[in-house]
Amino acid sequence: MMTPMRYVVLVLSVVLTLHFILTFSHPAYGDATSFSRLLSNQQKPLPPHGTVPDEYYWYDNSTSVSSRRANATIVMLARNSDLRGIVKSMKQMEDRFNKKFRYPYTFLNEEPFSAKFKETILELTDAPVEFGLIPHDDWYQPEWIDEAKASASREDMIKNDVIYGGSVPYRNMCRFNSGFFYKQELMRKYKYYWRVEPDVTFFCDLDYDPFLFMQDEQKVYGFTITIPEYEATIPTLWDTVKDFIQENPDLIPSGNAMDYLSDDGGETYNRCHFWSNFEIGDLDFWRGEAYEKFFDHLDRAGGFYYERWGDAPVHSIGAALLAPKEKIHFFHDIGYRHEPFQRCPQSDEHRRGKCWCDASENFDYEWYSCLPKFDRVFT
Ligand SMILES: Nc1nc2c(ncn2[C@@H]2O[C@H](COP(=O)(O)OP(=O)(O)OP(=O)(O)O)[C@@H](O)[C@H]2O)c(=O)[nH]1
Ligand SMILES: [Mg+2]
Repeated sequence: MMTPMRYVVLVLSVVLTLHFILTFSHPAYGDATSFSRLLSNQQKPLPPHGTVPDEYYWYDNSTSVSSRRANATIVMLARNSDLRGIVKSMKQMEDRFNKKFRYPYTFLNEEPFSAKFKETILELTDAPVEFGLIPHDDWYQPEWIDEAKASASREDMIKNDVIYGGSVPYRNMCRFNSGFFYKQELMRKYKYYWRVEPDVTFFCDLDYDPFLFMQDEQKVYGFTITIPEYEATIPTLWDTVKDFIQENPDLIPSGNAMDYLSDDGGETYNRCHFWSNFEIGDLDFWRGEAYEKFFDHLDRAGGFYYERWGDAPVHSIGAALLAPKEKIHFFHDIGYRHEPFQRCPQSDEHRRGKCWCDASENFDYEWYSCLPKFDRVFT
């Protein structure tokens, strides 16, 4: 019988013998397990792997920056934790469009962006990038909101499974996008913006400048997808809008897009809205007297917190009510997806944009789409 001690010595000798055989027969093993390597715990520098000489690179400066440009920015509201989704959206923005146009990016957040967030973003583009901190009062729930009433409504929405119904940050975001993003210090110098969200997909090349199109055609608002809003998030929104219309008839132009919003001449709201995760718009329209009064009227009613008014219906009602209908543009040549819906350009536009979406996977005239209600305004 072997004593336990003899057993241990035998196993150790086998292990050591194997180690020495492998050290001499496999240099890589010897290198990886050498004492100096284990002690220093440092990575060996990588071999050069035949680097491609600089003269092979072709930096395509010839396609950059047309001399005629709009005063515009691509704007993204984001948290530090949104970085992965932002990178996905921004890389596509660059590849499909902005590599050629180099419009500046503006990032906004109610907390300071982390060093990692900024470094990652700056690697993705040659365009200028600015990172802004949203002032406290532009973001958080105002003091004059009755918190007991607001929290009772949140509890109710949680019980009824209303999406984001229990979230205060989501409400802050909706109110900020409705009435504050265009007033931010970094945004003041711009006239046009393109709003981009994390985790969206752009399917096609965009070989023209949509900002110049907006400018030349005097458009104020551009969209890609239009759908109805959840009823439970806006029970009193339309009554509040009707009060505004009654108090401010002079701010409502004739020939607006009311027939997109209402099936009965303004009596009730059909809940159609432009899906605001994609927007190309004129900041001066939001900053103008009519929309400012409109937003203040809605804000004072408290529905951003007592209900869960979204920035999509608020922007959409604002644009459809306060602008002549010709100033709203459907970007039917942009292929776009934000979960769970996508639209895909058709026939010639599909070819022209070299789109990679399946043209049959297109939300435009699905039963849930509000595009027919937008179309009917122009027929
Ligand atoms: N800084 C900041 N940004 C936010 C916050 N909540 C949402 N956002 C941003 O606001 C935009 C809209 O938020 P989302 O969470 O995408 O809302 P949504 O599109 O209605 O819902 P999803 O289906 O989750 O995409 C995105 O650009 C987010 O990154 C927040 O608390 N802080
Ligand atoms: Mg989103």
